[in-house]
Amino acid sequence: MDSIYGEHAAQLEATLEKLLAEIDAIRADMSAATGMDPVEHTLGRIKTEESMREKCRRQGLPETEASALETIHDAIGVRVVCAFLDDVYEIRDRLAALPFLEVVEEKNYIRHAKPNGYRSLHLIVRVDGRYFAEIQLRTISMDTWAALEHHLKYKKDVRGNLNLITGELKRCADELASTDASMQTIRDMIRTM
Ligand code: 0O2
Repeated sequence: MDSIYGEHAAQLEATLEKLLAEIDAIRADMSAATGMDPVEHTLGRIKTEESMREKCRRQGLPETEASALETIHDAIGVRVVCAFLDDVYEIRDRLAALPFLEVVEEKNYIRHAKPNGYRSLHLIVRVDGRYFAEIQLRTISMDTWAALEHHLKYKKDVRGNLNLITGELKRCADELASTDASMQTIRDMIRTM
């Protein structure tokens, strides 16, 4: 079977590398300015063939290059995990200011958390006027929660009261959000001393 990405696989990889390099540059610049690395880690991936085809089917789209590259916007995915909330927004602003990048959509699941407690700032961007990418920016706490929730979601043999587990997960997400806010306040206090 031909790749759903057609002849674009290499270009998608190159675009991903360009984005990661730019994020590294932003990170180095912010580190030099403040003496503190704002990023805990970054991840980048091209959505696998199987996962892209599955997403097309789920959305009722034909399994074509146009669906994968134009209708669906996360063939390229980048995750930036930051130490502090402020860093999430500063990196967002710096990315938005890049001349080769256009922010097509912003989904702020930090200000408006998903009902299950999921928090993250998602940017749908278009790079070089050509390829779309989804950039997820979040704090370490948000990332830890999302990893755990993802793990539980795909665990097929969950025993116990699902409603209780869902409620507890939501409570943890809210507590972590409150901790993030406190950590940011502590950082601001240290900086103004
Ligand atoms: P992967 O493998 O992480 O890339 P859709 O993309 O159709 O699922 P939508 O509304 O277009 O939905 O995108 P949304 O919900 O803004 O963001 C989708 C991605 O955000 C997901 O990618 C996850 O990475 C992450 N995400 C969104 N909601 C949750 C959540 O409740 N829990 C966790 N752990 N992650 C979430 P995919 O598609 O799952 O695949």
